[in-house]
Amino acid sequence: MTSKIIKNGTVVTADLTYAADIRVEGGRITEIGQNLSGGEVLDASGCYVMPGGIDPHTHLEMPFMGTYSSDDFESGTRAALSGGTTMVVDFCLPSPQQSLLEALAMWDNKTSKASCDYSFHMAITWWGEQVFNEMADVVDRGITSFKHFMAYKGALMVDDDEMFSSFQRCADLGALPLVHAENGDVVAQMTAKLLAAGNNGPEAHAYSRPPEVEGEATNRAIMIADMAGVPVYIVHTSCEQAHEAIRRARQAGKRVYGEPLIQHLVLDETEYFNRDWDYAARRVMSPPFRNKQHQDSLWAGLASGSLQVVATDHCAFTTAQKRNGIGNFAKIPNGTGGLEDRMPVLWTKGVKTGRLTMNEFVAVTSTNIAKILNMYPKKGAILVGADADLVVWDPKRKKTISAAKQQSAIDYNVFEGIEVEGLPRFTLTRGQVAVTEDQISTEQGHGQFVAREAKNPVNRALSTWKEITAPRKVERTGIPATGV
Ligand code: DUC
Ligand code: ZN
Ligand code: ZN
Ligand code: ZN
Repeated sequence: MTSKIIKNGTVVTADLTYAADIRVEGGRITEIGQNLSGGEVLDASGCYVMPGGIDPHTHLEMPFMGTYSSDDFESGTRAALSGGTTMVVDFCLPSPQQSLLEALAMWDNKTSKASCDYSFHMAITWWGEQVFNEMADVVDRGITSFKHFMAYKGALMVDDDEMFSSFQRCADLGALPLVHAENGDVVAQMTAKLLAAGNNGPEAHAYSRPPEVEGEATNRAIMIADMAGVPVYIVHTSCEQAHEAIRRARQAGKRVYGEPLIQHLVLDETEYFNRDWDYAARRVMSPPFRNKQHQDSLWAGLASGSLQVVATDHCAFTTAQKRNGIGNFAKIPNGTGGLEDRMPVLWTKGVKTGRLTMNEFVAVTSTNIAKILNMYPKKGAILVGADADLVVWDPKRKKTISAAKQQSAIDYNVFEGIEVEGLPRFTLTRGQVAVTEDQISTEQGHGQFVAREAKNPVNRALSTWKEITAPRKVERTGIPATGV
């Protein structure tokens, strides 16, 4: 078996920073030590060797709002590797009334082009006995997280009744519910009012879903999860109201997780104002970009640990696709890209500014989500036996982000013009070098599905409360006769 040695680098994990060489063999880390020799050498001098990034929130080639997102598992995973991300977790999205297993077969078909490892979350877009039953089959397939949309009324949205049923099922199965937390009823009504008043431009998308809409839904999801006795993971946490709800829940001992996106950390609501239509429409996503106070809240959450993960919600649409919403912002496909840029932008805006330590960077881009989704230490770790999903990070390499040079298939980049300092020298996916600086050598089909366990002890944490709240039937005598 050919072995590689990553030499002369500084290993950075979520816990430790130390000088060591790493031997990689058969796709795994087989040795960590000093002065290793033998095999192909990858020179990591001047670099940090970190667990490859894990992006737990992507929508590749997804049917959505009358079209398909434009990055598929080929361009999407190539973009990921190019930016130091070695695994994606994509959303399998059954249409309402569709069998979960049938949808899963469709998603399986898309992944033959993946050049890095991947897993899925399953979306619960409707409810019934079939969904209840199939959730167990999905868990048996190693998909142990279920996403719920509290928004997209009339399409993907589930109501509280359905969400509570699904959360209880997650509790039984030891699975983790995920929530897109926006109050879909309020959004629908505000959207109709804005359009009726002639407010139909992309900026009105932001007016239709203010932070209160997200704060309310986040609180509601957390309380419903509490009653179901299950932890909950809030995707794309974008504002202080949502963060505050998560903070409060965690302080009360609940396993509640929050996931800011790199877009919300770096781009603000001014992106929608005083800009031409295309510029603003390309930045339409849900939740929308917020103001500086909300951004500060998210950064503080990452530093203090009340928010755990930085993702992208990568759901890329071309300018031509966005133009479907000319005259009606509600028809602009929601979504932005970020797979290639998440790590360099977070490093530049987070580590280089002193907002995050290098170890915190590793935690929020890789290790925390590997633990939350029960795939640690196979992923997210630098340990003997772990998959050799690694990034050799050169803190001196610079570039100016530009759509002209990106891997993504779309024709613009929301981070256009941002100068980043800190980029991969090498990215390795299970030991295979997929990126050497600007040179991409990804292999379509190399990516493998990562099955995850449903670990009851982790996901049943809230059940300790059940002893207090379980209904206690009182045996009474002397009940007055009725009608007397
Ligand atoms: N938000 C987006 O912007 N795009 C995809 C789905 C979502 O919730
Ligand atoms: Zn969402
Ligand atoms: Zn999403
Ligand atoms: Zn391969």
